[in-house]
Amino acid sequence: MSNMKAILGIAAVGFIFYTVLGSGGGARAVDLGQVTDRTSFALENYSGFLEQKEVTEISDANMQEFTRYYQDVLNNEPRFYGETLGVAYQDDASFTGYADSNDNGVQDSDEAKVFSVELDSANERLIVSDVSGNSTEYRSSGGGFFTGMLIGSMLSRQGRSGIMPGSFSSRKTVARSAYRAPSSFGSAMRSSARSGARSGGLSAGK
Ligand SMILES: [Ca+2]
Repeated sequence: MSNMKAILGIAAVGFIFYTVLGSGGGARAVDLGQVTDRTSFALENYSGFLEQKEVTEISDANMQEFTRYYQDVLNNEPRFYGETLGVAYQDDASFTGYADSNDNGVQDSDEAKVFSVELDSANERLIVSDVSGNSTEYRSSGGGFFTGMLIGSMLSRQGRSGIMPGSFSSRKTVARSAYRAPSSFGSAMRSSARSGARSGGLSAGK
């Protein structure tokens, strides 16, 4: 009898655990590989756009435009997340990705954080993390990425918030090439989504 109670108790706890972490309440697992690829794509493309426009100083309007563009890239077909993703540019120059359930471009109080993107200038990488402690990174192969104006503007903002260049040096990440998305994502979806992000007709111009 008491055994039966214990089993039922475990089942109940398991069910609550699954309900809270698996669906409602918390953010669902995200493919950080997709986030990383699309984030670097958006940053590189928008940097190129600014260069083309011969912009010499990044304004707030530029950052707002970039944020909208970045959101478009994240939500571009094929989708890799169950809800619309929103992005908020933080005072420390990190980006917070959140589940924008009502699709209004604002992180409302019931909308959970999904990922964050931080700039590690000392090691020339972007650190991309989810809320479960997984992280991967982006390192530019072409060089020049970290000397661009957009990244420069983000680094100034980071400095103004008191973050030192070496602050991220001890942060461990899984290399992008070694990162594997949570098992619920099929490899077919992953590869088609990646090619979609590269060739989805995204325009940096407005
Ligand atoms: Ca919202």
